[in-house]
Amino acid sequence: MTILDTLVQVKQKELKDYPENVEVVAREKPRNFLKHLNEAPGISLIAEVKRASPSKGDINTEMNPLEQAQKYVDGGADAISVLTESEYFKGDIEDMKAISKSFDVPVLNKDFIIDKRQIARAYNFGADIILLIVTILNDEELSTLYDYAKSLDLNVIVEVHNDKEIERALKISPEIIGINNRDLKTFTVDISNTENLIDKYKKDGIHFIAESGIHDSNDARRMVDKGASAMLVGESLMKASNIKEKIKELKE
Ligand code: IGP
Repeated sequence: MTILDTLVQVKQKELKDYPENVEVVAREKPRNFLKHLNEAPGISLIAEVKRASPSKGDINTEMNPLEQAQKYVDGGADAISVLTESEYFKGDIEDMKAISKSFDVPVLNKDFIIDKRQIARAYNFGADIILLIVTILNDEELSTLYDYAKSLDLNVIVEVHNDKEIERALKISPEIIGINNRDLKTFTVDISNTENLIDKYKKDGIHFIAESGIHDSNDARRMVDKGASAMLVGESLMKASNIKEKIKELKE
């Protein structure tokens, strides 16, 4: 069994405690990250709040999520991703709620979504963007969850890792595709994955986001050169001693 199977099981178990229906609450319209991607010059940065991960163990458990997010915003991050999975990533959806309330940038709820009710919950906690990981969903689930999120005006990052997944993703005509450089089944990280898949599948009307394993200006440059619209960076920002400098280095 891979870690991904385990994470899905954890979610299935959590979902047993959810009510049958999660009603959405009245809230402000989600901030539109897609619009930002369409309009912003240069590559955008999604900076991630990530305490720990199954592949790296503890990354930074000392920081205060709001202070961390403040540094991201001050440094010029275009969006903030908050890992909310609790068991392996030590995340907390309350962190996302607090961050969403405190800043103007779009907030991504990073979790393992397999059920509509998780999307309603993300919406209720102030998410503007959600992630759908293609490999843990079948075609029907992917399309139903995608449509539901869009009906709430959420932006959706459809995450893929290889040809097979991207071909499945393309069937729902997504506006934003996240290419994970980390294989969530083996934890192997290779940023040439983004380069190869963009080369092969680049087309007008789709924004590609390079995810994982981006550490320095050289990595970032490679993503820019291939035409990625944004990059999603966790670990190297969580570990940076000077976050402002790090963001500047990555966005230059
Ligand atoms: C960030 P990194 O290597 O910069 O810490 O990676 C982000 O891409 C990664 O956390 C991630 C992820 C995911 C985590 C991408 N897709 C899906 C959990 C689930």
